[in-house]
Amino acid sequence: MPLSSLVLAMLTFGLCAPLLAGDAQPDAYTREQMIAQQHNFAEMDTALKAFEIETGALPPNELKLNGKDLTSSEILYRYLCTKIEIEHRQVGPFIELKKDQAKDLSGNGFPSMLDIWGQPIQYDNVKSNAGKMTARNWKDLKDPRKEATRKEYDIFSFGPPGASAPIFLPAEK
Ligand SMILES: [Ca+2]
Repeated sequence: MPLSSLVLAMLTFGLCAPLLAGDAQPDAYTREQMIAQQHNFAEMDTALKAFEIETGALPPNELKLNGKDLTSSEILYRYLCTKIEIEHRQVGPFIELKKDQAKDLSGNGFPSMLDIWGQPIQYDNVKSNAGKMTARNWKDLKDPRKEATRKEYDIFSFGPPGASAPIFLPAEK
């Protein structure tokens, strides 16, 4: 092998090595991927709002089923993507996912909602966290829709391996 080829091979491997190792990259995703993920978030946001209108509450941050504590992505899947009984009423599903948008990553029997990289979507019911309002007492407010102009929840993704920051559904104006 000529020396120049050897140097080129080493250089090429050197450049690819961080990618192979999954090291942090400043831009681990493309603009197109970002737009696709925001589209994904927007669909979930619409489903969450439909869920809230239908049931008078948002999905909780914590849920224990069959002795297992569900993650937020599993809670989202259960509340938005399946037919469930709430207050003695059957509701849902509120969103139809494509095959690659849900998977039981942990093998505990509860699928997660996934981002476009196949990673679990993160959900945070901000109000229940702040202790000011929980899904349970949401209905008791005099004017829930007025309160809804505040930011109620976060949906975000940690992005692909190596992403430097989470990707959020933009806050409402
Ligand atoms: Ca699971």
